Amino acid sequence: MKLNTIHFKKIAASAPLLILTLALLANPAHAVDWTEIGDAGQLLSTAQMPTGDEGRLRNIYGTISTNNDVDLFRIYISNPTTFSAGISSTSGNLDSGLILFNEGGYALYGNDDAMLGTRVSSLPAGHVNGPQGPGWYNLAIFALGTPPVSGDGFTPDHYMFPNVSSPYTQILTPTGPGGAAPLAGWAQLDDTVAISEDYRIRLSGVTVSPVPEPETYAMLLAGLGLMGTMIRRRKGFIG
Ligand SMILES: [Ca+2]
Ligand SMILES: [Ca+2]
Repeated sequence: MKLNTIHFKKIAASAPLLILTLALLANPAHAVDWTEIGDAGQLLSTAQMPTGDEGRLRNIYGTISTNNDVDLFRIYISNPTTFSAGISSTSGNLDSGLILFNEGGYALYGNDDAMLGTRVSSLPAGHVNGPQGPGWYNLAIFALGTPPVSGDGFTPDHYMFPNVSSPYTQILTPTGPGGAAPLAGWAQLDDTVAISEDYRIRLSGVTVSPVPEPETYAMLLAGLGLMGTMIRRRKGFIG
């Protein structure tokens, strides 16, 4: 077969379309940051769901606005083996904790301090209590005076154990008396005091919009249709 100028023009014209289609199919490593809108809720029914262009959810930025503020985020863990979450910075001296709950509100694991002497927490990848499969989960960041509770128990160690004792670096699991039940609320150990501590939660293994939007499907189909037309035309030309 001899390629002439027309062939080259047609191939050149379809190249951007091909790249677009391949990019959509490959789910590109596009990274998204989410910033808390208003104040994220603290219960499953009021959790905030980060959204955005399809891609990896890289960071959640937000604010702990009182010593009893809890921010719960409904996240899609696409890669449970690489999932990790870590508070990489706060604006002040906030002593916060992180807990991962499954979709039904059952706690998986939590942490107070990633390392001794730090006040930031981390949920490591590959932990035995970490997420076991891809799906929806709830990630909470909370000030340490506001531990999670279930049922009718309201002591700090009621749910995650040991929540408030040394060593603070250990991974907490739901082995308190109320640990077998889903999250029901958060204890308030102290009177509410306004604070304003900005935080950043660095994430791995989390994506937004795991299901392609209808527009994405439409674009994909349109792209494939156009390519099909071009191939048919080219075949027609050769034949
Ligand atoms: Ca908040
Ligand atoms: Ca909140």
